[in-house]
Amino acid sequence: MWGIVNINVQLAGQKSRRRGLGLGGRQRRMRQRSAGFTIVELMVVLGIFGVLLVVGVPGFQNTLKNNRMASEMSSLRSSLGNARSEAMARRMPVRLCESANGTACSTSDAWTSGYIAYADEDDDNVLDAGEDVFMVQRIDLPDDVSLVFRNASNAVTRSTRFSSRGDSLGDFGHFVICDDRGETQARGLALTAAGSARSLIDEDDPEDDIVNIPGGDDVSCP
Ligand SMILES: [Ca+2]
Ligand SMILES: [Ca+2]
Repeated sequence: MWGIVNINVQLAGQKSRRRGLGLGGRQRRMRQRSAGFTIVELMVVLGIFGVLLVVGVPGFQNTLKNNRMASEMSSLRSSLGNARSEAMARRMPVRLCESANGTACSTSDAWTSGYIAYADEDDDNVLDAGEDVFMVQRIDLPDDVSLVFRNASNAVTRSTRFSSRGDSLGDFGHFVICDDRGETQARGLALTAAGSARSLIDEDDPEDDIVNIPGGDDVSCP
């Protein structure tokens, strides 16, 4: 009797160990199957990543470029306001001119390098020795960005002036900033005869998504 019981216990133990070994094998196989990607899964992931790259990168670059132009226009608008305030506070003409080196007015395209503002005490449109340069704005824009100031006759101009009353009579005009995307993304500021600055907007009806200069024409980029 005891011998039969022992044999049954041993058989039961062997079956139990076999069941245990069987479960362990299935778990190992499941672990092996879930341990990595199949080629198809990898290709799907790479495909999704590629689509995100194609769609996302240009959009991100556009956002960066838009922010850069908006930032420059905001800074310029603030500088024009400060120059005007200085002219009225000092009760003398102030000139704001493009400057490549931050110490002298330039005679060639340099708005993208920066500009300075000085109290033009003798009102001769020349930065003379002893005249105070109270504002230096350095700009470092890429080569494919242009910043141009044109007067009321649409001629390229190197500087503007605020009288002691704060107006820009005879020296008003508009600034336009462009990048490699051209006119559709250009931005600008109009400096009025009264000496205030406002953003250029698209004034056409229907709109053509290109901002207009004072007088009605669309902006043009170099
Ligand atoms: Ca002077
Ligand atoms: Ca327009």
